[in-house]
Amino acid sequence: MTDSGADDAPRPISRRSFAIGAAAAAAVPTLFGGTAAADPTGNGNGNGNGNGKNGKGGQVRDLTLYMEKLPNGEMGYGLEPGKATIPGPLIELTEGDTMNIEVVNNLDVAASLHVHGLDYDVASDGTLMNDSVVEPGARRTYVWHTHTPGKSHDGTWRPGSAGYWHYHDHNVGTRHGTQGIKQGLYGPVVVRRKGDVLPDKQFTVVFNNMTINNRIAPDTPTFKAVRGERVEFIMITHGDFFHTFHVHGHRWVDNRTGILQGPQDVSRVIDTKTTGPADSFGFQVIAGEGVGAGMWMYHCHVQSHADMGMYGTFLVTEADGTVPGGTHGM
Ligand SMILES: [Cu+2]
Repeated sequence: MTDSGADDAPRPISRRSFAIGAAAAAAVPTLFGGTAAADPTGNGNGNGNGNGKNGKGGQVRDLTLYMEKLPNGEMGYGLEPGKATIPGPLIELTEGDTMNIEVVNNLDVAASLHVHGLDYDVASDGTLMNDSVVEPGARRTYVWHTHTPGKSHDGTWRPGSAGYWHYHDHNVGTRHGTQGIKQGLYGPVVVRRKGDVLPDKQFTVVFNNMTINNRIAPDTPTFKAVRGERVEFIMITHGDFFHTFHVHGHRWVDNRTGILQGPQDVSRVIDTKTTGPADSFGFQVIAGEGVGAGMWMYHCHVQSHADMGMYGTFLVTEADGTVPGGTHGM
């Protein structure tokens, strides 16, 4: 599997609950947050190297990310040496949290970590301009902050950090990280607001040039869910092209969470979204709701892009693992 969210690991508890801060966030079995559930230190990475409050009502967490070579010239971020993936691990925070990320560069080129959507100072922006890249064999700690909605100093409304975001290299190949991103140095970030609905499963789809997660069909990820599970898609675009993300049989709402706020919410309901380089969005659906289990395609809806292999399968099974109509063509 090339996608961190496509694993079939058994879920010890239902994630269909509501975020109520660190306790609930710790129960989210993502690569980052998931380890927190079994991690008595509560710092989320099992290393025991830091945990606490940041004075803003949020948690302070420590994480180590390794930048590593992969076969065929690819590169990735991973939580352990030798475990890099494309996309990199999903990093989840709740508004108010702070994350200290120590990045270890096991590549033979200087590389970095640059995040979208979160708060950071120039020392953590991952650019050569700010001397915040990591030389080969070296390590550097980047600090990400998040905040809840509130008022700016002039009284205007300031949005919170909640959203579907992403991180990537900003230095390999060019000062914009063009080669690093192309070769796989990117990953998803989700910032929750307290009270947000948590999914049962999470899948990350990255349109990177003419690939999905650096693969083309039939090697693109198959995302598996059981009918009725709450599934979160995290969608990111990189590279030089504009694309149209589409998933069959399911639709969502074009707002921060992808979920209607109530019967009076007139937000637009969609099943495609046009997306350009460095865009990110996400949404949740109930797998197979109203349409049943089956092989549901996800793809870029630019016709020539789909024809060139920008498609994959969202496989919704019945509880017993069966799929009506079978899985021919997979
Ligand atoms: Cu496309």
